[in-house]
Amino acid sequence: MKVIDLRSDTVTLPTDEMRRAMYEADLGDDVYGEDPTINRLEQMTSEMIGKEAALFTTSGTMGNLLAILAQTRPGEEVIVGSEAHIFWYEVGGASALGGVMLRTVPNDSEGRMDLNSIEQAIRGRDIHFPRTALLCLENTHNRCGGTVLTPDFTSSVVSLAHGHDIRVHLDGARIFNAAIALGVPASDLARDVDSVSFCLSKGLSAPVGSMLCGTREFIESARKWRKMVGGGMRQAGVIAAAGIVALQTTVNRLAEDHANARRLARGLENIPGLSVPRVEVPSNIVMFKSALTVSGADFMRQMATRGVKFGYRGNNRYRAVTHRMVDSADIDEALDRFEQCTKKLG
Ligand code: TLP
Repeated sequence: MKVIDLRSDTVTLPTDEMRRAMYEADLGDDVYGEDPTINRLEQMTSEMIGKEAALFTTSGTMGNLLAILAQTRPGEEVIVGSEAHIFWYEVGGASALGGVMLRTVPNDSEGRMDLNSIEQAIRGRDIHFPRTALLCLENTHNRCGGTVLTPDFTSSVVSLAHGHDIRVHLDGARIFNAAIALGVPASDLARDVDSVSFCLSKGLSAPVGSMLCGTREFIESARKWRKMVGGGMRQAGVIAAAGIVALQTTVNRLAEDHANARRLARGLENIPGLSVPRVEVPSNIVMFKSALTVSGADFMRQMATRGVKFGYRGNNRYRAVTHRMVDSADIDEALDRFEQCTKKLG
């Protein structure tokens, strides 16, 4: 029985072409700036994203952390969406290592924040207040179900923030999913922000790594912070080689993942006991609910024994993510297994 793993697009394994490129990569010591493969990936990334410079990081979590460390000082405040990955899933690193406070503004169902609410959250010049130094957006938005922020929305948030001398970081872990969903280049989505991070190891299928982009000065500072948190890697070109292949070969195919996500959503919606709040899935993340008599944990266990894995969000809500290792036949097979299971559980 094939296990259909929909827990995350992070489970994708490198392609054969990536493994070959890793084997053949030209290497050097990246802490000395001498790894040609890393240098090539950073150069290629800055061109694709439309920023002066880029930095390879171990993970999306590290990319976001460095963006905060390089653009704030301890005691300052960072505005994030109430559903932001930085707020929920990054172990409080911004506070623990950066000494900043995270101030949340509600995310709407599209992953946006209301401009008036942002304005109200920005600190004034009162002696008692911390300074608001940074605002973070997320595109696509993970907890909001892979929703996509348009360049116009991003632009309006950035002009508001810049008007108050606040920088803007974009957690673009899945920025290429957003670009494919909107049919625009990723550089359009990053145009106005000061810094942007994205992951090579999600839908793009590289085994390890994320990129952080911005001005040369910002990247120089982030590079120093990366060294401090232990992210100065040596012959890192061995993994960057896979990242280069990822950017060259896997971006356009994300459209398939989006089509499969919609196929999954439509199928789940038709299964008694399950429901999908947003059947028109914007990218590759499907949120669904169950009204079964069993607990969420039991439902997941039953499905795991049938070889279908997905994530639990509490309160009978679940997340399934499509990716390169799951094709449309696998989606149909997963739907069959869901149907058999829900029939049995009632
Ligand atoms: N997200 C993971 C888990 O939520 C941990 C996933 O499976 O979706 N920003 C966003 C929007 C993300 O979704 C993630 C990973 C990250 C940052 C962090 O990336 P990594 O896992 O490379 O540290």
